Amino acid sequence: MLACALPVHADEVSPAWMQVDVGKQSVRLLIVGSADGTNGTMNFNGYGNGEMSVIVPLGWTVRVDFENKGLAALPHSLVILNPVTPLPIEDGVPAFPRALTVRLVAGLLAGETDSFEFVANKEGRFLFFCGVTGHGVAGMWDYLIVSKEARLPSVQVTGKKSGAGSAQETKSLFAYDGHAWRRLSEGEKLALLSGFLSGAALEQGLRFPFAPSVYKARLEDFYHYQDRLEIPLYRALVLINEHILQGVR
Ligand SMILES: [Cu+2]
Repeated sequence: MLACALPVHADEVSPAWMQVDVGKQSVRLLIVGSADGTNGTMNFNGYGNGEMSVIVPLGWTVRVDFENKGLAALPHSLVILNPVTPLPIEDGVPAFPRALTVRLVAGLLAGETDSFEFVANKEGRFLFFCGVTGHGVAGMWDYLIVSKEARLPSVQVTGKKSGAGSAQETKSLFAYDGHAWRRLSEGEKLALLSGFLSGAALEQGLRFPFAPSVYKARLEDFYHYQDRLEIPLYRALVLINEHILQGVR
């Protein structure tokens, strides 16, 4: 039976980045962090927010070769995670032993690679998840499905990619630090925060309950100090938010 309802891209049914060895019951996945500009470069092989599902038969060996292409000069990492709510802001406990790359929170820099291997010995839905602060909750995750029914590994993708034209760079909030923040106009700052806060609100469990203007005022205070300018904007927002929430309690 074919799942015709899903807009599966022909080039992803058996993609070049998946190598199957039926005899050894093993599959090798090349997973590239920030492969293109999708989701503000927060993607694996061009997919984020669960748009990609890699299906693997139960009991097969999965080897993952991870590479950070490093678009937008952001670090990235990869861990196979149990789908938890809320998603962790950073880090993450691997669902299978050693199913994670080195420097999970700090991330691998542009061009860096790391590999890991595990046996998919339990059924279920897991996540490919980036452990760098803020990336996973921003949508840098996809599905790994371990299935008793599957006879061969496969990939399903959803979403609305339009070929080569889809690789436009959306400069997300994650590309900013204090220096970049200070170069923005008042209007740009509010627009950036509004866009992020309305998106973050959609994420399960992520609580940024105040108005963009509140966060903007706090960020101005935060980045008033020279020694904080290197701190990424997302990190600053999380710290500020925790601070406000504690005050409210
Ligand atoms: Cu990342």
